[in-house]
Amino acid sequence: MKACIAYDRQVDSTLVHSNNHNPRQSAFLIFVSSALTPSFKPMTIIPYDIPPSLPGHTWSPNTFKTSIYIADSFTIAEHLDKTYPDTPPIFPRNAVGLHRVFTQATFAQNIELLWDFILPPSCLMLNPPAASILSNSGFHSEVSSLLPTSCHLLDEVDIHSESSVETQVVHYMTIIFYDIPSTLSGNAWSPNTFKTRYTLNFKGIPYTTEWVEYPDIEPVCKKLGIKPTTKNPDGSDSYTLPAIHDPSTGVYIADSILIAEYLDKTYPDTPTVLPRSTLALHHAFDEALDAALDPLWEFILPDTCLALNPRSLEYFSRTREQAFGKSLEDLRPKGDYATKRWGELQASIGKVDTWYSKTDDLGPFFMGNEASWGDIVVASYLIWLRIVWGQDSQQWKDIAGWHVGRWARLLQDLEKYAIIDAGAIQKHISG
Ligand SMILES: N[C@@H](CCC(=O)N[C@@H](CS)C(=O)NCC(=O)O)C(=O)O
Repeated sequence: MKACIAYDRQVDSTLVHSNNHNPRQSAFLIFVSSALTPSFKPMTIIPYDIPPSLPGHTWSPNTFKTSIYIADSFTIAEHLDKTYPDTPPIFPRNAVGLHRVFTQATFAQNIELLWDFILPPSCLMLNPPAASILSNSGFHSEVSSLLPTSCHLLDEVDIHSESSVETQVVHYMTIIFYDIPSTLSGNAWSPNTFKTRYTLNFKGIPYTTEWVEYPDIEPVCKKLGIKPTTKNPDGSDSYTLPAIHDPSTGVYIADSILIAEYLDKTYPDTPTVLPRSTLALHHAFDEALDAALDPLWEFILPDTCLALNPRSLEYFSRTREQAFGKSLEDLRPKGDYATKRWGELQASIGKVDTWYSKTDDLGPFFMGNEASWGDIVVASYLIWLRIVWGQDSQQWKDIAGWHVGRWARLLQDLEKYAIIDAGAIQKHISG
């Protein structure tokens, strides 16, 4: 049986920073804990951790994931999966990209607040050299001063309330899909509502589109009993599209990912968009993608606004100007700044490209040969850009050429699911 040695990053820094290794300090660097040894891997693992002053107590979150002689807990887990294929996988192979997104982007961001609470007590548990390194680590100079006096860590958000509909076999009746129109050919443009259009088409569920101008979204939702999806900065309810009404079950529901969950549950014999085991990862993916697209908004929002019908145009420019603190025309990047920001956009879309490249060997989609929610979301943003800027625009040509043509290819692969419900194009409703 081989023995593998796991070095924790903090141990490295302790070794580097500690000039004076007395035997006690060296001994505590070799800290063996059976609790850390994943018993299902056929090896003895000796994790090196910074020993806490409390005997037998382990505190480092990264060490829990650490197994063997490669830096970076994620890479180590990938390595173990590859090297010991007969053991239970940490990453089911075609979800490795989603796990990367989850670990690097969403999870890290969402526990940001936690550091202020956990670092001070962690420091108190450590032996002096390690405590001083943690205390002086780059991101917090005075760890002990950070402990908040009151704890309001997490606001519980009940995002699943509408999706807790029991699985049942239902006969198809035409679903009503609420979308926002534009002056462009085909009407459809919105990235969020495209997520639902792709979902409905992918599942082959019959639907008809009803078009709602921006200022009518809230009154229409209230009238139909569709719940708000989020809060405005002033704390008031925010109503958004897409929404659907399913006459087969009587359900009215908004928010694209909750709609996809609902449709997967209610119509289990149609292709699955959100495989149950990837639900948490896909929710995380949505957030990570939004963050990755940050440089995009200032380029696309001014042009999107110009494509709206007059009432929506007025609403959109007013509300977005409030949100950004400047007019949409002032938001639009210009001159050297535009060139710099366009480069930044390419780099941040490049991050999404690296997520995809994790499973390129399995097929063109995040989960191999079958498209799923992650692909639908990425395609929905891409199609928005192609529609608003136009297939022949310089902007779209640039993007289509980035990352070895990945983005143009993805849209092409999903083109048959982007079809707009032609029968309903003229049907507009208002509050
Ligand atoms: N998380 C939501 C976001 C939906 C969303 O933001 N929709 C925009 C249109 S693209 C909207 O309806 N905004 C309403 C407003 O700005 O008042 C989803 O995925 O459905």
